[in-house]
Amino acid sequence: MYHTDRRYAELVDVPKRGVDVRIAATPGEAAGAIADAEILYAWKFPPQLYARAGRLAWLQVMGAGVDWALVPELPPGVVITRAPGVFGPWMAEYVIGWCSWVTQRVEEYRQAQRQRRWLDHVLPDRLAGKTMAIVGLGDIGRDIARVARGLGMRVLGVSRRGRPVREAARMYKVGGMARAMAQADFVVLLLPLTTETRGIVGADQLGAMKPTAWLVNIARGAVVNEAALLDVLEHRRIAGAVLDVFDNEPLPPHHPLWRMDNVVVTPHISGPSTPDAIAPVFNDNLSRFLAGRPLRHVVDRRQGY
Ligand code: OXD
Repeated sequence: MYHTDRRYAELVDVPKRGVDVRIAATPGEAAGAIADAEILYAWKFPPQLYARAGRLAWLQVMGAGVDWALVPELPPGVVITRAPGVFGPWMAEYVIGWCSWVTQRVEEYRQAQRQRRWLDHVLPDRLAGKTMAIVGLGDIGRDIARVARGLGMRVLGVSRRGRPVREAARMYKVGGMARAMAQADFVVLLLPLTTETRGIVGADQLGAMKPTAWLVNIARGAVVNEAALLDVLEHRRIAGAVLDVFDNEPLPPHHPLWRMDNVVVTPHISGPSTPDAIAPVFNDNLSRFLAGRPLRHVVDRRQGY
């Protein structure tokens, strides 16, 4: 187990015999343990240590994204598994919370309160009737879509194959991303970061958005072309952006995104990993692994998610 929170290890259902759990919280500790490990339960394992992982057969990722795990150093035979079902509910509340922050005009009323102004000529707006485009609509996106639809929003989705899903009124393939984004009041980015998706949201896609629309990025900073994003924000070609992820994290103090008043910066917290939530997923797969049965939630290493 590689994490600073020992509770991940405490919640592992260790069978009475045959499994030895080693806990590493630093690269130095991991270096001493990885050579013997067949199973790795980890968050951001140091890639340079995979060269020593000669016995490794299975990596369970603690987290939503697997881009840090899919590095060239990872031995080819290692099966990677994800933890679906854990992050969607958190991210749905994050997305709806910030969409409501926009429509409920939270900033304006708080500002008026500071000035003791009774702002009754300004009304909040409704989420009902608004359109949300979810770019990268997989299991997390479906959780978000369900909540958005429950509030009366129209949901459009973009995915690799554009296959219809119950939660979205219409699905688009990646080539139709700009068309989906052009209709949206809120564009939510949820794409996995792969060689194909790096920088995929660029000037054409952002330029297609309505001037009143908001971008919510809870995917990876690098799926967006940052220069194009800064340009549309600076020139107010879109209303603003709620950003939880960045090319460089922590966002460097001098970065222009910090000072833009149409940007909300949150520190990569939209879908936190907690030991209690991930333990059932890991324990289920652990019993399968020990029984020689196929693992669940296996990542397609060629597709990158
Ligand atoms: C992630 C996470 O993968 O926070 O980004 O889990």
